[in-house]
Amino acid sequence: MGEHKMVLNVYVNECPLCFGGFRPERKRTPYSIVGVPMDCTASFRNGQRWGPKAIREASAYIEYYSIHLDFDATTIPVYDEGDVNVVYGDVFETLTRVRKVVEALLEENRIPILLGGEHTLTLGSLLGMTSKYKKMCVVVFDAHFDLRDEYLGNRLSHACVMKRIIEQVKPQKIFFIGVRAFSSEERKLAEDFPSIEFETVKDILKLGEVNIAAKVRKFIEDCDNVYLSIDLDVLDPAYAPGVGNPEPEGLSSWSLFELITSIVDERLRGFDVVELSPPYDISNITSIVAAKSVIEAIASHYLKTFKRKR
Ligand SMILES: [Mn+2]
Repeated sequence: MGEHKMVLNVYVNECPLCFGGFRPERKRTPYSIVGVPMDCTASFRNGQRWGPKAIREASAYIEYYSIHLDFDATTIPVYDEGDVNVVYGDVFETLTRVRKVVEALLEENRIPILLGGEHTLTLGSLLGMTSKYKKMCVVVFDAHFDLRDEYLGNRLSHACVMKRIIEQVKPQKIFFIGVRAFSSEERKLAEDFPSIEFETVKDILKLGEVNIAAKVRKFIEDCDNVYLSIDLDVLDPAYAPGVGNPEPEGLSSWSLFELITSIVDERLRGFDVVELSPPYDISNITSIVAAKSVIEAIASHYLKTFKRKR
């Protein structure tokens, strides 16, 4: 390599705002990061449109070692595709674009990783996933069920996203982890629906992460395809202050990562990390935990797919 070329290679970062701080060769990795900077239906605190950028920024400055997996994820290349062009006044059109982008990535056998953005984007993502995977099991980390039929007159609100997913995507199974803030109607719907299971924060604290993870693994035992949706408000506001709808009594970062790394395996077809609102974040606490969630999920998939360890 000529000296000038080497200088440009070593001293110039060609993509400072790519996930991880640089852009590897696309064909070297199946992992495709896509930002979805939407906050069209935010009901309390907005700013989720700045989420993808903040996760990317944090991802460039943290270590990639997973203590849960005893594995250094620095070696896993992750390709950043960029952001979906969101139409802020049009939730339906935005979700259509998310769906088409996910479909296009699956066409290339890639694993879409969506950075939110409000939780509503999961509907677009899962509609895209079913273009390739007819049967999909969904594991959701969330303080909320998001099972309302409508919220403030809007059926495409973040508070209704899982209800729309049940109706339109018809997942094989759904497991909610860490729920604690819901209406009695939502809880009843979750209890009555045979393909839905959930564990509240209370259960997790009483039974421990190991037992809960075992329960989730058992529930999705017969699933060929798994999608993971991580709403950062599953965490306690002490660990994730910068979210749209914070709720007390949440999980710790350690619990979340322990559960992610115990549950995610080679059947993971895609995932999202949603609801980060940087304007309400303090000292980058939430964007750092969001970036690390992405890394833990990728590391767990990579290890169990390509290394067959653990
Ligand atoms: Mn939520």
